[in-house]
Amino acid sequence: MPETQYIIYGSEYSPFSVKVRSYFRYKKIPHEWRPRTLDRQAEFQKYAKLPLIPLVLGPGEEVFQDSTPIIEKFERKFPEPVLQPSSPELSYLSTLLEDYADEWVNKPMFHYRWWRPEDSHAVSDGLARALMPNGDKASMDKLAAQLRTRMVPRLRFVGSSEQTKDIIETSLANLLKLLCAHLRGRAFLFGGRPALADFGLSGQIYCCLQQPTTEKMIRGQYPEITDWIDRMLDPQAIGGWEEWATLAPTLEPILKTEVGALYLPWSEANAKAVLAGAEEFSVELGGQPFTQQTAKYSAKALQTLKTRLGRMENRGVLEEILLKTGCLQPLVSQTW
Ligand SMILES: N[C@@H](CCC(=O)N[C@@H](CS)C(=O)NCC(=O)O)C(=O)O
Repeated sequence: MPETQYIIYGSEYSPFSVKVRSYFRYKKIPHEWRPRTLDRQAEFQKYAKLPLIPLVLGPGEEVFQDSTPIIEKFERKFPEPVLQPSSPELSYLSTLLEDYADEWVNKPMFHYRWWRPEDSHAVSDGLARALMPNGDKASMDKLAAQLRTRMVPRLRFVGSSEQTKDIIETSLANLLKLLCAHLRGRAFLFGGRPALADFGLSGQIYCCLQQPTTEKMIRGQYPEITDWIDRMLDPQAIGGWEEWATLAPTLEPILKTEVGALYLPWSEANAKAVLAGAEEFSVELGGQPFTQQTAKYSAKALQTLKTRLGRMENRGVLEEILLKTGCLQPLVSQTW
């Protein structure tokens, strides 16, 4: 193993792990992808500060966890090829879309994974095989059943319930339709090279391809999306960044329908509830109630977006885009 090699403990079934792996591949950071299997559990636990993947282990046994901070840290050491559009406005939108992917698109990904028996069986079988690559059928079936018993009740952690099911499913359907239109004739979200947003969003949608219901939706209707997912598995820059003027016709609808109408109002209500010390919160999204337990991590993500916007000089053009897409208010709100 080269001296400077990193190890990524991850899983094909972890959208955040797939995101970090694509990033390492794009940056040509020497690494080994090490699937977290059951027989490596002790090895993983020795390093894990959080019981979460991805975990990146450095050559000197430094441990990195949490996909967004991992990418931020590695950006300092591996600045090329650049990860964000040169325009400050587009760079901000890319970060906003990455947060939307991590904090919101993860909901439909997770919801479709465990909601319907057809999906939960397919995913738990695949997960069991990934965890026990040499296991016999009986052991794998037993593990798959245990995974379903453990994961189905966790749907409520991401807010998936009878009450919210329609909002979550409609959101993914809208995203796929709009994303497909945006990717028609375009290699990546911001032009001819991948940006941070591509890594976040493609990780979540890659995992949607493992679930029969969402796989059918994507493969049946949106070849542009599967082509993009294929590109994102080992991304290569093939051109430059586009300008807002050419991106706007198809990127604006994603920002408006998804980020401005769902993700940010949800995130703002969550952040208020976290601040108030509440365990649960409810918010109206598109006229329908959405109730879930508070998520501290998402509140932190929103605060980071707000701070970054507040510190930006000459943010007039960005504010106009955010205003037009219904994203501005939660990002400048001072009321909590
Ligand atoms: N915010 C974290 C989230 C990581 C995360 O949620 N990882 C999931 C898999 S995608 C996990 O490890 N769940 C517990 C498990 O698989 O045991 C990140 O961006 O890395």
